Amino acid sequence: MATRGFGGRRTPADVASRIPPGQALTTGFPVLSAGPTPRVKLAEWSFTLKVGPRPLVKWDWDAFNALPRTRITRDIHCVTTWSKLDTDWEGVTIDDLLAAAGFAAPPTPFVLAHGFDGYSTNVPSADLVGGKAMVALSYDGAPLAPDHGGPARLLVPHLYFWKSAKWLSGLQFTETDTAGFWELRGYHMYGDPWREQRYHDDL
Ligand SMILES: Nc1nc2c(c(=O)[nH]1)N[C@H]1C(S)=C(S)[C@@H](COP(=O)(O)O)O[C@H]1N2
Ligand SMILES: [Mo]
Repeated sequence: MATRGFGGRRTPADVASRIPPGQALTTGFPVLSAGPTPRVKLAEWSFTLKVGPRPLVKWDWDAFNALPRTRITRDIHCVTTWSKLDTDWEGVTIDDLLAAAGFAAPPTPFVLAHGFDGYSTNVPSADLVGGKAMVALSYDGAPLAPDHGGPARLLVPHLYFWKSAKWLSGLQFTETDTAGFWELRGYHMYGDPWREQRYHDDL
């Protein structure tokens, strides 16, 4: 008899029900980046919240680390067909970030997330609030590794993982849905793994 461990025992049926169509389970943690890993010194790190072109709030590393922290466990799904279950993250939820900036709700319907490497990706604001997304600062109880987006990355686990921008430099709230790096190169504007929204024309 198996004993129930941390998080409960995973039966084959439980695992299968958590793997979206066209995906396969991985136990590793592949690294996928469009270019080299940027090295951002914590003394030079900052996070900017913009509304349209206007920077509204800028946090340095210490100020950002003083924001409320939340720990979550989520499944993640990469468009290159791997899925990873029960990944463990800690960071600042977008709800807490907005509250710290003085917003009771997102100021516009869409967001463009920006990385220090010049990467960007678009997400509807509704997909970032209600505890669904965070700026992750640690993974598996340790500071986020540079290759996985450290010092800080966006985590939007219910969308394909390209939406989880690494080396996050800020969030820009936009009135219209504006294609980011991969969306300009043929990937889907929304990217729901359960509907297999991989490429631009997928419904
Ligand atoms: N800034 C930035 N974020 C990025 C990328 C990137 O190239 N630059 N790649 C994206 C893609 S395509 C994926 S699948 C995930 C991979 O994250 P991982 O390397 O931690 O697995 O990061 C996403 N975030
Ligand atoms: Mo990806």
